[in-house]
Amino acid sequence: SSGQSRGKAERMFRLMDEFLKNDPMSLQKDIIHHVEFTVARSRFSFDDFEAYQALSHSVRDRLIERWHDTHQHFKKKDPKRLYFLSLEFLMGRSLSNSVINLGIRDEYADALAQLGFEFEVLAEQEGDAALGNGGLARLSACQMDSLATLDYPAMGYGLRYQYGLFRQIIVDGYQHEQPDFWLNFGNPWEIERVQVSYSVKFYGTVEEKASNGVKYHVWVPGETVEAVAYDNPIPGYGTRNAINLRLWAAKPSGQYDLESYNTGDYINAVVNRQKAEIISNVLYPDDRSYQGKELRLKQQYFFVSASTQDIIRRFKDDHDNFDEFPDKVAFQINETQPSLAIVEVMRVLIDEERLAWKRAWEIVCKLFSFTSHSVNPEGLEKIPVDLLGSLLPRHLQIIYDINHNFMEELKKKIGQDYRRLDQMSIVAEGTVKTIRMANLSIICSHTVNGVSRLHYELLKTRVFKEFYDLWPQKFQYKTNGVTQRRWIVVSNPSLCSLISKWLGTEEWIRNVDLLVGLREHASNPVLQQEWRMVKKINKIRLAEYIETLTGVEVSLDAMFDVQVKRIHEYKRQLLNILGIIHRYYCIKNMNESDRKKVVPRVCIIGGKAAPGYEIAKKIIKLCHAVAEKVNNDADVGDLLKLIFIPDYNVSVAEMVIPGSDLSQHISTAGHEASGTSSMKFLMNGCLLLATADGSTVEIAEEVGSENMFLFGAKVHEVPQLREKATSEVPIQFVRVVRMVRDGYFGFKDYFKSLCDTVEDGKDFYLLGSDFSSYLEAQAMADREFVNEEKWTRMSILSTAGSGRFSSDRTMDEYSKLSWGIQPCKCPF
Ligand code: NBY
Repeated sequence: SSGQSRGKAERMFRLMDEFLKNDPMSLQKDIIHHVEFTVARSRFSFDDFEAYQALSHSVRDRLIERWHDTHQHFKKKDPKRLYFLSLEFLMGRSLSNSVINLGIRDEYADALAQLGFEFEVLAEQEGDAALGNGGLARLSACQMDSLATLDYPAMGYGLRYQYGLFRQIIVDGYQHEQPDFWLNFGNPWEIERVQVSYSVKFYGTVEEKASNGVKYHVWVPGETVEAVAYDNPIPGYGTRNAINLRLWAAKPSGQYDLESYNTGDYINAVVNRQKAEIISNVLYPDDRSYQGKELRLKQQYFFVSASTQDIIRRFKDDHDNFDEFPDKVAFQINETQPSLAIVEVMRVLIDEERLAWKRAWEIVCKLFSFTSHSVNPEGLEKIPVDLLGSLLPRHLQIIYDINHNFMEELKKKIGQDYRRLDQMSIVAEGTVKTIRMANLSIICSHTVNGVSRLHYELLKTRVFKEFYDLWPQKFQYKTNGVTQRRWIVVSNPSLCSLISKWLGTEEWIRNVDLLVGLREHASNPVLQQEWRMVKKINKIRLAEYIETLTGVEVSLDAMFDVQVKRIHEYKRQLLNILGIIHRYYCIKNMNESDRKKVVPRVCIIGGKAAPGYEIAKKIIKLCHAVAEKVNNDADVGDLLKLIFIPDYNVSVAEMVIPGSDLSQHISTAGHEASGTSSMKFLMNGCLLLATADGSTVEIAEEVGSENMFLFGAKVHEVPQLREKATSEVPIQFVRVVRMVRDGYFGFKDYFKSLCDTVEDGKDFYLLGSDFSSYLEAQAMADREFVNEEKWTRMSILSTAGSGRFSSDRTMDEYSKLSWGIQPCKCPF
């Protein structure tokens, strides 16, 4: 009979397929239907935003159809599944990406044209889903796209923040933060699943019980909050598969506790319960520093507990014991924030499923793969024991037990080496006793991944050296990648068509290695001409954006030189600005005939500073102060412009990256674990001006260092350079810092502490010692830029060499080497 009902279900699916037709006529009817019945506007009068809403709902229907089929297919095949846990996902907009991946973009564009709308205009109506900070969060989004496209049976889990990353506004050159009301106008890309919800417990006490002489623990919580699922379908490209990103929102628990209501204060009881929602209210805007905040820990456990319950429930639907659990389930821990999942699985297995500790531990050790994105040991997450013990009393006990067992085992191996034992312990003694989440993650995972080869070397030799010496086999790296679907097909349609034309196929959209085929045409004048045309189109789009935003008119003949990323001292936006001041100084001190030889530049900087990061905020202000002076100097004119692009986010990146000629990735060597924007610029044929750090080392191997502008100290030179009491700082550097110090750009007092960070002897990020080679690399870029033929060739070779940096390759490597999962393709 189950066969019968399956047959019936399949017939239903086919009917559904016939229902959702994709020819322009049917799409038109469908959009109008949604205008009338979903958006509830008159079909004779609706504006662009309402049209966007109707259009999105029409697309959503098609997504849901595939998403259901994929779900059914996975259920039927029961493959090993990957669960990707991340506290942050930077998805950006969904509309264009969805219709492209569904393969019906042109049909929709036609349908809309007949209704008098333009697809691009409606796509611009959508706000960004910015549920993350920076690189780590956007990486998760790219990886979801690849997992879906490659048909992997995967699912993402995260938090549905009511407010995503703050909006940056600039007032008088200073950054101000505004809340991101991204859900205020509805979100057609999610499906609320009120029936999928779990209780998550906090606080309380642990009681020891025994049954038949076997002891066990019962956690009596002090607070219970409900987690409700919101599902976000992620469509693959060129496949029917659409996977699920499940985000949890906090709601007051349905279980009412009599006591608070019996006191008679009904109103207060209701109001108090509503406070549960604050758990998923807002994303923490600090990327890379952890400050033992209770709400942050609550967020972590909330999402981990709901996800774990969901995963175990799904497994138990089809299995009656846990023997097969590691053969059916792989967990990926994105940085340490989801690492409580390890302890939670352990807790469920021993306390709720009542497995023996030893058996539970065996299982847990086979489940988890951990990826580190950090290079700075100081930045590693440490949770105060008091905080953890009060919020999650049972978890603290389990962590202590895991640590005890580990320490005993370690002593057997290394003896009484207390320094080493101390470094490797999960529990760190000190004035504030803390739990080291990275140690917990390494000890309990079968694989520890770096995000670039250089990062892996640093993990082995510095960050996690002791663990590498103990378990070398656990350590691997999977060089990061980005999805060419979003970063070429969606964001640079002209380049996309051009590539397909010259390769004679669109297959590179699924198999990006084919881009090497462009190499043989790199010097072809016809391709070169068309290539420059595409760049021009994208520069026009960017120039228009800059003008509407800042009122500054920029010359299309200038080199567009871009640095966009979170503002951090180690990323050295300050080096960039000081270089611009140097350029300005040189232009000012030139005679007329020399000025004619200057290669015009438009320098573009964008990025957000963490709200509490004072120095980063001063860098933003300095950028504006310098821009004010330079952009209004008649001596300079079009030779130099400095633009700060406010509120940098995914959709801004989609416009800025295709329109750049040169991009900067100039972190002090050894500080950027990978860096992924470099890969997006590379795909779009922008040349890289970069230090040998993170991903750029591997990029140079692929495109050839002669096609990049590399400069600066190498990783192994950095320690010596820092130790030198005084370094050989060039006069040009002293001069530009002095200009800022002396108030040449105003705000003398305000910039003092910023200048102090690069004073000789205190210049931790080595701006001074890298300055000469930075200027040389910049001068080299100027020389190459005027040679149009050569520059275009380098640009084509950049795109041609970008294949290795697709997240498709990264996801294949993870699947084979860490997760042990295989594709599971849903039939069309
Ligand atoms: O991850 C970034 C790296 O800086 C970048 O080099 C890399 O390309 C990217 C993807 O692998 N890291 C990042 O965005 N965030 C963190 O590393 C991080 C670390 C710790 C915490 C938060 C964010 N924390 O709360 O403890």
